[in-house]
Amino acid sequence: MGLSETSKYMSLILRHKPETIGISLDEYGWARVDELIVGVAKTHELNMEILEEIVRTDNKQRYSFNEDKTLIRANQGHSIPVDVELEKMSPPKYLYHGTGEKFRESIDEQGLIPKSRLYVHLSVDIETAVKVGSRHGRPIVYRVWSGRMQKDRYEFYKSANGVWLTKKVPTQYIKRETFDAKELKLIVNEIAEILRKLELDDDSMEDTSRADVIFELSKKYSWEALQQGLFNILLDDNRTGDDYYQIALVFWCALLENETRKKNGQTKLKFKKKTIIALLYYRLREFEQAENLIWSITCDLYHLDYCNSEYEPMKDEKIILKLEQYGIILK
Ligand code: HQG
Repeated sequence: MGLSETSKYMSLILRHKPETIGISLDEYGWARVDELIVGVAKTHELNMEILEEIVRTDNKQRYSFNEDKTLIRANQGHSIPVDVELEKMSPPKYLYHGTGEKFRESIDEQGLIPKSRLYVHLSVDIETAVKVGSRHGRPIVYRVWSGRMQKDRYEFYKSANGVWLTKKVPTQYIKRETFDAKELKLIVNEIAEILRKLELDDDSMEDTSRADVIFELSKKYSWEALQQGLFNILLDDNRTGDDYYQIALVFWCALLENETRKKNGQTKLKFKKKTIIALLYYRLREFEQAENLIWSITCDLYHLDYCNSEYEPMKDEKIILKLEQYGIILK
């Protein structure tokens, strides 16, 4: 039996079920080292030397000794209510939470809750979150607006092994994040599906509702993921003209709404102007009726006068370069 297996067994004892080997933890989560060794050694090879090695080499630094090594405890991850004297700390602006796809609906509805543990576990990078999420099937990753949460008086703790902990994360602070091509594809399809439900020529539809679609989606997905999703639809040759046109419309409406929000001091989205124009131009250049639309969007993006400026977007070298970055060479 390897060390990691013994370590896993120890995590069961020190976080969840000390009674399995007939020991108990004090209010700070400490167990007596001599008791732990005797109890664990009944089923796993363990002595002081091995225990020290486990504490030193555990891949997630799960355990700590007290100073004279007579006591040991898990740094975090408990389901039994102990006070491991976590350090309250200011979190970075964003943290990440990895979970399984199967929990998505429930999380989108309720936010992140600790379930059987005392805290929701968060990591500083996407890679770790993907790993944690993979323990629950197909992983998905949420970005957590920890900086904003802290401003709103939520408390954060950092455990001795670098995991960030907080009691719960309500939905307004989480957004789906992309982390690989497969995940992006799923997001692209979800976005395309939502856009397809909008009527293209519905005159009764207010422009603000089209903008709302974008602002609503931006609550669910990180803005980078959403923008990338929309770009991917434009880059996909197999979508319909209506799909491309719809994106042009939603971008335009969202852009205008964004200007209004900026003036009102509300949260605004950060558009990649040149990429949007370049991709829309590329996609819609064969649709005559789209010419005015693209020009309107260009004018609004760059604060140009619609009537008195010249329609020459392709003379903009930067736009050509943008397309080249996506592997598109205009003939
Ligand atoms: C999910 C490992 C439905 C949550 C890792 C998670 C970590 C919801 C699962 C540490 C939900 C609980 C913790 C909601 C949250 N509806 N599901 N509203 N809110 N969930 O194992 O974060 O190897 O208790 O997303 O590295 O996966 O043990 O938590 O998927 O740091 O040291 O409910 O465990 O470290 O699962 O993992 P867990 P976790 P160790």
